[in-house]
Amino acid sequence: MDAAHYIRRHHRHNPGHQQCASAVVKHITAPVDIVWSLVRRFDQPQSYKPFVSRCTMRGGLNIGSVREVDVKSGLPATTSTERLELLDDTEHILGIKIVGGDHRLKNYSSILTVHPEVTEGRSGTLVIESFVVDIPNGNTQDETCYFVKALINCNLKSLSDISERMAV
Ligand code: A9S
Repeated sequence: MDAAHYIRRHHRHNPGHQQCASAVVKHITAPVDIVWSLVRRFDQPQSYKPFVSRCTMRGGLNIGSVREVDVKSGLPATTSTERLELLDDTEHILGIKIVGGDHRLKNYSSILTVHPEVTEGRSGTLVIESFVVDIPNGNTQDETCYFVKALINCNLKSLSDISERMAV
């Protein structure tokens, strides 16, 4: 199946008034188990997210758990409080909501899914990350979408580099 099929199935956000929603697709030449092993660690986003300096869990690692993410200097934020909404190890779906922090992404929620695929006869992974977020006052929908997609692209590029190194 192709990305459009998975997006229809798992990545349906109904953006409200003054919200924007979109999705980023990334093809990684590493097996889905390696990619998922990094994605599924809600308690360790720093394992692949380049902007995260530290993550502290409040309570155990289960649905509803909250993490305090400290981000590196130079970004338009220092902390983000995020809740685990969905972690499905069978369908490979991770859902999170940002519930706090000193940044401007209000009502941000994202879904990340990984799917096995074969590229040039090698076992690879199709990663899809979608989001919905409020458009901050003073910004346009395009600016907001551009900003978030740029950050997600950085995260997925890093996920790709690390997964492909692990797959060697
Ligand atoms: O971390 C993610 O999965 C996605 C995003 C968009 C995170 C963005 C961010 O952590 C910054 C990188 C600090 C940028 C938050 C929550 C707000 C920002 O402004």
